[in-house]
Amino acid sequence: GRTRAFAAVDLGATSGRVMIGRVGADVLELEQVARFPNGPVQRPDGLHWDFEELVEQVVAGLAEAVLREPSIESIGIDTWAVDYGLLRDDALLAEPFHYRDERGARGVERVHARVRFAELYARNGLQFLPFTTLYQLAADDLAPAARTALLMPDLVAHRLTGAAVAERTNASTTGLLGVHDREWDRALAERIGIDARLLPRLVDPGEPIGRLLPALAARIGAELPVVAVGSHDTASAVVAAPLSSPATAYISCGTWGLVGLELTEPVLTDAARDAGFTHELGVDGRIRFLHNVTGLWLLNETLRAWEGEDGAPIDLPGLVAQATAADRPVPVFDANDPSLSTPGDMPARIAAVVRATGGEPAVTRAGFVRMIVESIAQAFADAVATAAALAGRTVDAIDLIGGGSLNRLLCQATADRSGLPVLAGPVEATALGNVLVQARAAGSFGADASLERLRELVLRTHPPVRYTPRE
Ligand code: LRH
Repeated sequence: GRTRAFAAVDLGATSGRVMIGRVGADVLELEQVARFPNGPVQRPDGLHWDFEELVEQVVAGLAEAVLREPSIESIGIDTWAVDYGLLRDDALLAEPFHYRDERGARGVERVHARVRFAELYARNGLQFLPFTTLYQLAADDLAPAARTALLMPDLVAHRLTGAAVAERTNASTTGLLGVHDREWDRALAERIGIDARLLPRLVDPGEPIGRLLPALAARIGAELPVVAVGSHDTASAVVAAPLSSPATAYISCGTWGLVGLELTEPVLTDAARDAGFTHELGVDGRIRFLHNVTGLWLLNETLRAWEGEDGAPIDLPGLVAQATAADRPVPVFDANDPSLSTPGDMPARIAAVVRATGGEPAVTRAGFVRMIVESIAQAFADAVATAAALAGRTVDAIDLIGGGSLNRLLCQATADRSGLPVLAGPVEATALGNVLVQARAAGSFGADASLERLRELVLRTHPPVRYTPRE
């Protein structure tokens, strides 16, 4: 069929982008129109997202996209999971909090005092993360004053269209969606003191959300519809993971490394619960059976600290090249150590974690980078092995997608430490998955094309780079 164009808004925890995606019989291309930094901002009451700035960047990016490609047919929006804004009379009550704010920890105590974690897991299938939406909402002083709670991508869609919905893949990260029936667990919400009326109507990827509000259509230059995609960025990324066989695991590596398997049935065992394996919903009702590993956050925060010391940007490719050449063994630390989850002072905190387990932190910056990358790779390898064991699957390859796929040291270390070939790329898997779901909804593939059909196009147009494990 002819090549058609869509706009993807993809907001990550470290950067956001607006892309034009073009899809045809043998075509799957992205053109980056805007890219802007994102990150936690410290306010007097804690860590937030600068939501107004993000919206401004999104609208400007969409206007530029329409200018460059007037045939764009729709807009899809994905962001990181779990965070939300509270609305009353269609307006935000406060700037959304960042999931790394410490407020979640208060919510954990409140929630677990009412519902034990084992029961939560049986109901929502989620690994324990202190920032899961239900803990944040339980600690949110403004919740009683709100009418509606919208997750970040839905909040952006609401700004653009006025429609208030909850896209289901991301709703599955709130802890308030039933793992079996995939509907809001209103009884659970009420038991932990969350007003279930805050939870909006659920929509699935591919469904229309609404049309641009007139003032925005005028600014953007087209009256476009916003279509639901896998609005959880990881759900969109997994759509564009080639997964050429059921024996392929994936690692979606950006700020986080999401490591696991795509399943059709949940694995709600005690072992899966104790190993921290989650059941997030994918597009087409697939299950993302995965574990959160701290990803490039450790590296990005370390670089940010060094840039602060030097007052100058760090040459990361240069450092990685030196780190690759260094053959001195480095200690491996637990990348998921909870002391590394908040911003600031990362090199010192990593050094403390290394020392606490009897290691000697690397002294050079190249050595330090090597230590971080090897530690992330070890956590990746461990999580792949655990996923396979828990799901009773043989795994013979790993698709490593997202920004981390450009880090050759990380890809090779993951291959070496897992003993499995790593197939790296696409780097922009999330935006590709976003565009593919819009294209399918528009009829580019035939309305009932399976994910395998979409992935086959990804594999043909974005052949991965292969890293073979070394002894
Ligand atoms: C990755 C991600 C991940 C969540 C985290 C909050 O961007 O969406 O899947 O666990 O952010």
